[in-house]
Amino acid sequence: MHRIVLFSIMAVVISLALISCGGEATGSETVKKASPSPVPRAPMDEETIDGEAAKVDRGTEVYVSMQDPGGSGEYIYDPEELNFSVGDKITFVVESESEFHTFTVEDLGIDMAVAGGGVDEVTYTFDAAGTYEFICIPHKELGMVGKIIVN
Ligand SMILES: [Cu+2]
Repeated sequence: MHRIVLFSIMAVVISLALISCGGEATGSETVKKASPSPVPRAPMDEETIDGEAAKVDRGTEVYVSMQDPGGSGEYIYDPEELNFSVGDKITFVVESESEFHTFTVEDLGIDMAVAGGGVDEVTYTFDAAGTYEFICIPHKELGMVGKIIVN
């Protein structure tokens, strides 16, 4: 009689042990694969400085020389005055002679830094009449300024 009871208890214990071991939920794979979120692309705004748009349509190219004592002799822009009309799309090609200069037009959000001997460019479409001063930040006090007049 005791053996039967003992056997029954052992059977229960063994079956419980099996359930607890084998019953461990493996669970379904719930790891979601992150769907590739589309990278928002900035709209191509032709009214702003946009390198991509500039490659497509550069408009009219205007060369500006940023001169200095190591080159032509003075800290000046050549030309110092530029005249455009409303609607003109201009690519400023700006070249530094021998020093670091900037072509900075605060009112237009243009700020280009060009190392000596370097050249850079920016395309801008003028949509408003006005006079816009451009300055070389390090040489403004030395007279390295100019203006853009848009009629
Ligand atoms: Cu300068």
